[in-house]
Amino acid sequence: MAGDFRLMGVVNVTPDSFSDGGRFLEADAAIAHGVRLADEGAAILDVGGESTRPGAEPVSEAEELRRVMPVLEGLAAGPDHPLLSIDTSKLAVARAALDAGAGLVNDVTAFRAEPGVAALVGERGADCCLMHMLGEPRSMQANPRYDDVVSDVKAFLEERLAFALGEGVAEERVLLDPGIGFGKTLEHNLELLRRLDEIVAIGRPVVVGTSRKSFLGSLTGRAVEDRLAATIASNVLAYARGASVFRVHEVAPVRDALAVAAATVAEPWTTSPTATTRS
Ligand code: HH2
Repeated sequence: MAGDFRLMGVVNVTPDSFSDGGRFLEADAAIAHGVRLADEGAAILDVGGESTRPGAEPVSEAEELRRVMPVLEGLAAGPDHPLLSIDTSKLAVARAALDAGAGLVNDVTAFRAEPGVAALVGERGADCCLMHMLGEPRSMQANPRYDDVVSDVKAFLEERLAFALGEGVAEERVLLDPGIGFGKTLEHNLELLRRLDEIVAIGRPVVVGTSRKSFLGSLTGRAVEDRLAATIASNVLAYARGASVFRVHEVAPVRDALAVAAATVAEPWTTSPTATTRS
């Protein structure tokens, strides 16, 4: 059932991210951007130093640290800063980020790239986001195939959740993400959004990242900078199907849209079989 929601604002410290590459490469610009997103209502700021767009080249550990650390330190120094998330798959980057005040590790490989990240998250009592991706960014959009995309993604997330718990991560610390656009065709993305309730049924909060992604461009014919309306529509629909964390580049407009969606659909409806009418 739809309920509370949190906005995760994207702070990309990269030269090559698909929608904002190069805009926040300087630490000061990235910090200012994060502060603005927090002011607009982001409960989480997701700081990333490596693009995962289709075809992206990997970044070295040293370079990733150089990009993200001053930004995390700057954001952590602010009063009442939101939960800081590090978007990384590297153990050394995750450790340094947690040391600097991050409280969430957003790993698009769900602890497959460096499995030691799981034990680190467990030891530190941090939150984590485990995302589904088929293949790796360099090649993931080359003819992705599934038996049934929703069942396959669900089985993957259940397996990665079990792995994380086995490494000492507390269940209440885990968020799950179907990985919109990561090794998926337009139809795969739509099917995942349509049947998102099946992923929600795993029982952990579900994160969705549709913001400005290319499937929205395919549907609307819009360039990457003109996909806000499409982003809002996809987030509202994901909310209605039970997603609770929304990873977006533009926080304020999505927050407004979700506030209206929440007021309209969330309460007092319930999916409980014993209370199917309005109270
Ligand atoms: N999408 C991107 C990056 N990280 N993390 C999660 N959990 N879910 C997502 O959907 C997700 C993610 C891609 O978006 P962006 O960061 O804007 O682009 P790039 O990877 O090119 O930096």
